[in-house]
Amino acid sequence: MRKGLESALGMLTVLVLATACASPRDTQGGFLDTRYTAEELNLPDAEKEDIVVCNADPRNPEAVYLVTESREVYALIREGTAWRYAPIAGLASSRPRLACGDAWPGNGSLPELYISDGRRLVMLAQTTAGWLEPQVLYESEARIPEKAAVGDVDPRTPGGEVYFSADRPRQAAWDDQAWNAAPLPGPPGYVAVGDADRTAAGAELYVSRAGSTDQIRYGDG
Ligand SMILES: [Ca+2]
Ligand SMILES: [Ca+2]
Ligand SMILES: [Ca+2]
Repeated sequence: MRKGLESALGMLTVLVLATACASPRDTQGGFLDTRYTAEELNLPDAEKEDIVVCNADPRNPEAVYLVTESREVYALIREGTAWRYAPIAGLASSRPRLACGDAWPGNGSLPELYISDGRRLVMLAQTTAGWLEPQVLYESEARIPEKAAVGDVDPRTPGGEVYFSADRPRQAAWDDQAWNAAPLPGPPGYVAVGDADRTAAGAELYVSRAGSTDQIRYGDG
């Protein structure tokens, strides 16, 4: 009975949204909101877990990448007046989080997607041959609960590294042959990388949790 009611309500919602057809819905302070339904994007209507805009695919620069509750990663690509979606990968674990940046020289300076996927840190990278199979950079005993951050905090490697929290903050760096996930000092938390402190050369890693925030940088500064 309840199922029938839900599907009837679902159909009604689809009809109402279809008539609205991705028209601008709202404005606020000069910003314009255009809302697209899953149907309009032709996207499976699974719950979305995370979203990032990334230049990971040279054929589709600055596409939107979504990961759903069913652990599928999609690229949303604007083509003319329409949106197209392309499935990129299926992942194994739950509560995935997406980050974007260039930490792997195997595809040159093109950025990659880095996904915190349960207890794994996974890279999705595009090469001239297309999307590689998901590469597991690190498998953890502890959960990797939040999204990774990419930036050049470590001057020992050319270009960026991937930072994430598991049992503790960790750095995943490509050493020309393999990924190394080295532990960093301090407790785990949300991570962000950037040059927020001009008194220290280059970018720093920030790790934040209830009660405190750590700044982590390479060397004694
Ligand atoms: Ca790269
Ligand atoms: Ca570096
Ligand atoms: Ca700095």
